[in-house]
Amino acid sequence: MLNGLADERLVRTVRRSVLMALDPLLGPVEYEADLGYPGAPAAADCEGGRTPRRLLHALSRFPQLAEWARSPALGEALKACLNGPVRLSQCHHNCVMTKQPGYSSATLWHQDIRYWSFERSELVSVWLALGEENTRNGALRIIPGSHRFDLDRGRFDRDLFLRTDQADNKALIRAAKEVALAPGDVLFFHCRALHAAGTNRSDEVKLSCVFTYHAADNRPIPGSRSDQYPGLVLA
Ligand SMILES: O=C(O)CCC(=O)C(=O)O
Repeated sequence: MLNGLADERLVRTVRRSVLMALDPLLGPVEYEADLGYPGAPAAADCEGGRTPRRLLHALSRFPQLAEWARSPALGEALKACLNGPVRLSQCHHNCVMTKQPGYSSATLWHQDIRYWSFERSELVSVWLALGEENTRNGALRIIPGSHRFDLDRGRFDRDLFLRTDQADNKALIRAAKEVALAPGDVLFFHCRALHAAGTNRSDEVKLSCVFTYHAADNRPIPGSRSDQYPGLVLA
């Protein structure tokens, strides 16, 4: 985790643009109801069914954020994690998470790599807090060292969430740590790291920007969703 990797001015500017994109709501958006996670409204026409969960294509719609996501400061940190030149994926995350009070859902234990297709399972997600993230508003929880675990398919459910009915998995979950963040803090995590998050029980929206990076020589599998748009070079 790097404290204050995004400065106050950037956080303020991006936060303002994001709030404007929420009211009136500007697409493209993923709704809580689309995901059907625990606590989400059952369908778009139910109460709260139009609650946005993510503002998609963040790189194309928030220019200051895109500049930060490709900045030399971030690039240097990522180069050290990925051992060489990196690319910013437009195909995964590339969003602002907008966890709303009232209708937000919980995210169960999972690895981000579950639906991604690259030559190697070596990608890093960068999570930038645009406000406080804590227990009350659904901060991330991570199982330390879990990116190195070799877990059988049977440990996961149909949708590739970690099964909570298994004693071995329960023991892993007991070791989880919450990641409390302040505005401008940035969390880097491996695409195999097991993580989860609760619902937002505060009375304010929680805003977090998330981007995914891979080494330049770790290419997406041709024709897969990971290959839909080219990876971007950093400044
Ligand atoms: O609910 C959250 O804030 C976590 C989201 C998450 O882990 C993901 O989209 O991969």
